[in-house]
Amino acid sequence: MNALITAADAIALEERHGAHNYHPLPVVLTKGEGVFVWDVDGKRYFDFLSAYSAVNQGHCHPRIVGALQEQASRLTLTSRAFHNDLLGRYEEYMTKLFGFDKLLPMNTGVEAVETAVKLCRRWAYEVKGIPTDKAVIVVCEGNFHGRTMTAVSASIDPDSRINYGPYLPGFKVVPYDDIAALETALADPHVAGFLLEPIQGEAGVVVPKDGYLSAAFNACKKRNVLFMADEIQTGIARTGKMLACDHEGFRADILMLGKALSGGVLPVSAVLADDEIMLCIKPGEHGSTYGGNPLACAVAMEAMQVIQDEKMADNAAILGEVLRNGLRSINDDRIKAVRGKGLLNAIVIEPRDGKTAWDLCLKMAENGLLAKPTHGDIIRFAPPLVITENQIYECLGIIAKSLREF
Ligand code: IF1
Repeated sequence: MNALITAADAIALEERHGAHNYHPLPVVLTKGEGVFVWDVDGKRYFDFLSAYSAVNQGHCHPRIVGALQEQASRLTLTSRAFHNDLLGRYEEYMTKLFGFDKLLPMNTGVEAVETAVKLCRRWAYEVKGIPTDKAVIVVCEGNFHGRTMTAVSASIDPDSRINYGPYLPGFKVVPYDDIAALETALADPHVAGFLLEPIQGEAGVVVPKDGYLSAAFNACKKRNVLFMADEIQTGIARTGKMLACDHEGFRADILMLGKALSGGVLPVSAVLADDEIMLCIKPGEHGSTYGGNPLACAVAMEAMQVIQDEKMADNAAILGEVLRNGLRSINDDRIKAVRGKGLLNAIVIEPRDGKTAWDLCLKMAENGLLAKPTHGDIIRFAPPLVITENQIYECLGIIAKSLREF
């Protein structure tokens, strides 16, 4: 591998010159292709994190990189001060694909969440008629919607929240996967929206009971409350359907997309809603320098087309079952739980003899598979959706071997 730097030097430079806002595994990557990544020493790994579901299409998908290269040599950014020849086509493509009137283009996932919160509040005052500054948005325990002040104001996770106050008011927290608690909260006439992840990713791939999502949606409809689906991690085929909400056959009022919307090539996010909601924001009342840039439009259209052409949702549904069945058949009593939907999965590893999920991740890295723990004892297994059945079996072998060895 003709890397330009040694692993030790790369890590030392980050330590010296970079903020210490992450604790990465001691792996320095230099190349990615499909389900594989390579480190600077030429070692190949299966990527079982997929950049937190941003590379569903696999690393450096040739069609997506091709779209990037072609557009990059043509026009990358106009700002929204002017029109460009791709934004309208992209908006038409996406609104037809997901069945909404309109799309508001942003960049990072959390900007889509911020936009959704602003849309919900505008709708609250200008359509539902909630008294100004009184709108409440219901959120769930264990939520993760990003790292901005709005997102952490909705969070109850100490690491995300402590010493970042004062917080944005107007959030009410309810237990996840609890319809009774939600219905109680929705009785408040000032509630304007219910913001949730259809499967809680950061909390450790928490899958709600079958029927929870549609029951929650119906509870919101009864109270004229907007159902706001954060599908930034669960969307775009990851859970075995184009959207996680598709498993229960309803369409959210506000849909947030990010991550794999661009196939991991550049930050692209989007909010989709119908006119009654979306037109509450008028010209000059919201935006972003890069929002809707032609490069993002070209990349996102190709990234979404690849998902459909290569039937990645079906592959995720089929191979997710293979992966979970294989994990459940590993005879190791330290595996306390196996859960997930499609290719968004996680195992819970009981610490023993001082060995934790982190140590297992180090051992799996040694054996050629990259994954990272969340909340100490949970390991997420989310490979790119282009993985094959044979590769799933090969990875199950690596996981079982690593469990034996760690
Ligand atoms: C990190 C977590 C995952 C998300 C959902 C919005 C966003 C995210 C459901 C914001 C982002 C990322 C953030 C990244 C690691 C990763 C993550 F562990 F942090 F929570 F996936 F679970 N909604 N999740 O999962 O999107 O602004 O980042 O584009 O901050 O370390 P973003």
